[in-house]
Amino acid sequence: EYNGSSKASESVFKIPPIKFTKLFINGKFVDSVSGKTFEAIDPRTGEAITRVSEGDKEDIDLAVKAARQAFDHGPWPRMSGSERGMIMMKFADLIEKNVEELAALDAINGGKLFSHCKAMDIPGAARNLRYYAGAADKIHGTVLKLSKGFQGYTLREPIGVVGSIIPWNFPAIMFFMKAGPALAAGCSMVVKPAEQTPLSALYYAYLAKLAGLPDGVLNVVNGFGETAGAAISSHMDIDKVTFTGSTEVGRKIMAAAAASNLKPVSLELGGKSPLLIFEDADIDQAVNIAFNAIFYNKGEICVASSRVYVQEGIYQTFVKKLVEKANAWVIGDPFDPRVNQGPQTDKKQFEKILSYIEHGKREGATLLTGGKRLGSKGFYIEPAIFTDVKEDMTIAKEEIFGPVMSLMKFKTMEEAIKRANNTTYGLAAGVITKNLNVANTVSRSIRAGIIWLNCYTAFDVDCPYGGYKMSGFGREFGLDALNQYLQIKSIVTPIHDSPW
Ligand code: TXE
Repeated sequence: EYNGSSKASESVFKIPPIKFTKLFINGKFVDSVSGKTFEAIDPRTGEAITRVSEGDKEDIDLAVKAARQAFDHGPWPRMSGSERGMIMMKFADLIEKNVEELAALDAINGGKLFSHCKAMDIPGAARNLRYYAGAADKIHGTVLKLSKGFQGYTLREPIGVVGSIIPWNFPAIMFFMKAGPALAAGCSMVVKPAEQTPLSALYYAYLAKLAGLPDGVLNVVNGFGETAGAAISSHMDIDKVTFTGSTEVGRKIMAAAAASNLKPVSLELGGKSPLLIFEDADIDQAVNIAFNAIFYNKGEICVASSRVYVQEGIYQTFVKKLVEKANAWVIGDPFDPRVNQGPQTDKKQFEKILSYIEHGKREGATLLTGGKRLGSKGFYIEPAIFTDVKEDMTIAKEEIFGPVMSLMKFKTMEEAIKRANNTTYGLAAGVITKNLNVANTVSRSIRAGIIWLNCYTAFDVDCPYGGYKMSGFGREFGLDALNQYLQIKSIVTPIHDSPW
């Protein structure tokens, strides 16, 4: 039985009025061609906050036209890297100046903790911009000596017009993990935010203009996946698509890119990340790490460690402490500073998670605690912990994307590695041990893009991140991410009378 805190009281935070609700194309806020709008929902209540313009194919066409013009003839890709960097730095400053309002938008629209958005997501977005701003004037090619009679060099050129299709779980980070490197490279962009969280991206577009970003470089078109999203992936005039979202939609985007102009894509997709806890671990530290690794951001995080493998010697103690922690976890209004977990982002996710929990019970796993809807309003779910989970159960195989942990027991390191790799995904993994040999062997044996040793979800803009297997391909963050937005051109010329 879950006996954690009931919902904390309603928030007293005064939510600022919503300023931007139209599409942002060619430096202006405009209505959609159809004039249609859709609701932005507050997941605390399920009610509408406001209506925003709904873009479709025609609006994407207009945005691509503006981005094309800005790339083919505008100043952005032609100015020096340091000039681009300066504008990006100003953009970052403006984001920090407006941190409260931006954090409030993601909290009210995405159910994310206001305090986290204010301390991490929004400052993280600014940091991301500054990191790539600093890289904008350090984009180098190489000198090629080549065989006798020829020499050459490589140039790294911006890839062109980038289509960016992003999800709703980290609206700020997702926007800038793509916009940071793309803008630094000199690209122009058409961004389609997720339909669940359309508000904050419009604010970024406005701040970008204030910072001096030329018109047409950054366009934001809200709308739905099958319409506005699909128009991006199949567009003949978009040079690259970057996507974060479900594996199912990732496949569609790749197919549409192949069927249209063969634009390159980078995909950051789902996960079913394992966390391996060995007997020599400090149990309290391990409980903390394991707990936050899945329940942070209400489990709506692609690297969530939804499979937790605990070595048998500490299993009983670990489970007891974990349940104690779950019972002290406070669920409620994301603006209340005492709250640890807000509502799931939307009704669809909320229902998906509850149905996985039912499925887990039916398949024979034991629901130790949580797993029920909390209250009768909004999309709140108690953190759920399952034991007696078998490798072939649905809850151990499929991405739930919610506050649901599956606990499993293991005996040996070899067994743990094998079971950790028994997944079609490969986004992240965690290892908790004091034994250096175990840490090294396990981290090199798991097929995933990032391995956290004695920590979890420790992200940094300087640390590349991306998937193995069906978690996608391409890397975000770090200088490696810049390459996703650059082309390499080789220039070769004869050289006469060389002594070598
Ligand atoms: O994802 P979608 P949804 C996973 C997670 C979640 C599930 C479904 O398991 O429960 O996906 O979430 C756009 N062409 N992740 O339905 O549909 C869509 O408008 C082009 C993991 O929200 O993949 C949105 O902007 N675009 C994940 C974006 O794709 C399309 C984060 C993501 O939505 C499209 C989110 C189409 N045909 C969900 N259909 C992560 N890796 O972090 C939809 N979109």
